[in-house]
Amino acid sequence: MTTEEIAEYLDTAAKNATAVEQIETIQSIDLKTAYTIQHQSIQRRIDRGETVTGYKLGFTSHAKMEQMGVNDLIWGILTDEMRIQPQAEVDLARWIHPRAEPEVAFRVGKTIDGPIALEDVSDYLDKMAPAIEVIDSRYKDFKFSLEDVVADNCSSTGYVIGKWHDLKSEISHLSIQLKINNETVQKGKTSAILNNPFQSVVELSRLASEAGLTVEKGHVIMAGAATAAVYLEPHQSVETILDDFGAVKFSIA
Ligand code: OOG
Ligand code: MG
Repeated sequence: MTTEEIAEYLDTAAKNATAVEQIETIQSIDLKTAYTIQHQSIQRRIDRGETVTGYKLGFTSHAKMEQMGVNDLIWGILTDEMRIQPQAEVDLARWIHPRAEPEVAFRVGKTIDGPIALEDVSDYLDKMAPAIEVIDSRYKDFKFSLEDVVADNCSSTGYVIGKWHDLKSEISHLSIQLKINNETVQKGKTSAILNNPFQSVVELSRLASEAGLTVEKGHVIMAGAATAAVYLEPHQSVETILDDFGAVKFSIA
C-alpha cells in the first residue's frame, strides 16, 4: 500500500470504530514513513473540516512504555473533533476499545516555531490544567509496534481538559491520579513524565520543528500519561485529580 492508502485505512478504521490488522503484518514501514502516514491521516481530517487544536506526547513515562511494550517517545496531533467537554456523557460506541489515562495539559501562550530549552518553556505557556486522555488504538487487541502506533496518530481519539490554572515554576512533584467511579485506579507523580512535564514541551518543540510544524498560540499540549491507561466500560465516571490543581471529569453512558 502507498502511504496515502495506509492513511485512509487507519482513518476509516477510526471513523467506523472497527479494529484492523497492524501495518507491520502487511508491510514494513520505517519511523519516518510512519509520521508521513500520521500527517496524511490528519490531512484527511482537515479536509473534512476538522481543525488542529494541539499536540500530544506519548510514552514519556516508564509506566506507559512498560504497559505497551514500546520504548521511545512519540508525538501525535489533536483536532477539535477529539475534544470532549468536562462533565459530558459519551457513548462507548464511538470507539473500539478505549482506555483513559490521567494527564497534564498546557496551553500555549506564545507560538513555538523552533526548538526551545527547558528554562524557556514557561515563556511559551500561559496555563496548565488537569486532563484526561482517551486513547483507542485502531489495531486489533490494542497491539502495535512503534511504527504502527505512530502511523495511527499515537492512538489519539479524545481529550478532556479541566479548569486552566496559572503555571507554577516547579511542577515535577505533583501527585496525579485516575479515578473510576470515585475509586483510585492509577496513582503517580508528575516526575514520572520525563522527570518534569515541561520537558515534554521541549521535546515537542524539537520534533514539531523537525517536521516543519508550528505549535501555535492557543494550542493544547498533552504532556503524556504518568501512569498506565485503564480500559473504559459503560456507566463509569472517569476523573483525573492533579494535586491542588483540582479535578476534571466525564462519564460513559
Ligand atoms: C499510545 C499513546 C501513548 C501516552 O500518554 O503515553 C500516550 C498508546 O498507548 O496507545 O498517549
Ligand atoms: Mg496520553
